[in-house]
Amino acid sequence: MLRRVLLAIAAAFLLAAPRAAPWAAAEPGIKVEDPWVRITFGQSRATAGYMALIDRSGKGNTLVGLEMAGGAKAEIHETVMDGDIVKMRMVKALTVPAGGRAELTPTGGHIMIMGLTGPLKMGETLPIKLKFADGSEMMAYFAVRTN
Ligand SMILES: [Cu+2]
Repeated sequence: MLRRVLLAIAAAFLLAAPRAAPWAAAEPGIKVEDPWVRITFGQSRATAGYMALIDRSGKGNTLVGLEMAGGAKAEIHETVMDGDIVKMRMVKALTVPAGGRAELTPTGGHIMIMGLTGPLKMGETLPIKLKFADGSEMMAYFAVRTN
């Protein structure tokens, strides 16, 4: 719904100023496949999100930032083995190779989501803005589910 309203506002702006929209970030040329986040449990206000990014521009791109509304925070994390212990650490960028894909899956990396203002329930949608190295941006809508 919000997306539709924003599109309507954007369309109104384009009609009013047909020449140029210098403030509008370029399209990243990336398709987001199956974005989802795990429901939160109990009082937890953190969870993990997953998705695949597919390059359709033929040039590739690099995800360098994640932005959420309401003061919540999202980071790209990878999981690494430290002896027998699984640890996670933040990574600054996720590269989508030209014509290829990059995946964040439950057995690999994830989007770490922290500081949620409330629980995430089954069937809800969590929007996260994806920011790329070339300055382009796009919204991804993460379905809230269990797995
Ligand atoms: Cu993490």
